[in-house]
Amino acid sequence: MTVKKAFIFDLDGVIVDTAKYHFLAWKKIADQLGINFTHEHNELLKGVSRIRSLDIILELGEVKATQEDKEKWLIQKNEDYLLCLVDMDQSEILPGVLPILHYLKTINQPIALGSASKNARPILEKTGILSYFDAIVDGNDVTNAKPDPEVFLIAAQKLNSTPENSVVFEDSIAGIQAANIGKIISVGIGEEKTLHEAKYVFKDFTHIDTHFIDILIHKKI
Ligand code: B16
Ligand code: MG
Repeated sequence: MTVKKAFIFDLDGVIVDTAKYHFLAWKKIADQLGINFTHEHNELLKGVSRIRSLDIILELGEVKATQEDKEKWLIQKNEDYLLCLVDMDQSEILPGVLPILHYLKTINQPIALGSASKNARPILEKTGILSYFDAIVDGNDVTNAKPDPEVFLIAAQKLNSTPENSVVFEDSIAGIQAANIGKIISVGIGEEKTLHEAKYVFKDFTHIDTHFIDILIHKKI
């Protein structure tokens, strides 16, 4: 029998570098509110839901807001973010991702998306990789945000896998914690010092080869 693992990919920061677009859209709101929002602050928003991201920015600026204001800013942020995605195409897929997706498909390993974003589907469509995914779980499907493991547990279930037979690729601390809490093998994509809680860390997918994927397939957590 072929050994299988469920391979679950985060989206923003793993497949595409959309953090820069999230930053631009949030920065516009922060500027309007007189909040000093920097690239360092933007790190706090990685893997975090849209609503929680706004709350973090408001907390940074010690700005109190009504529910109505918050809803207005959330709509504005998403509209500005979507404008940044208008011209997105396959060239925005991060280096090394496509060869790994292709290899997993070639060896019949199930693949899912596990993202906090509510814009995941259009991004997969625009970048032309939607067909690689056997299941998509995104911000529209979950009630609990990372570090709650819900998004990844649903993804594993959709791939008919157990958590211990699943692997998560993640760029955010909250996402690595979610995988670890869910007892899923966590692979950090980014800096070792930031993602030290992950079982493995690679700077990017160009550092992940097919040999490592084969090791993961046969690995127990
Ligand atoms: P949206 P991921 C996350 O995606 C981003 O890292 C985070 O910065 C963003 O706030 C969140 O999605 C929600 O995104 O506003 O598009 O619904 O990294 O979990 O793929
Ligand atoms: Mg991410």
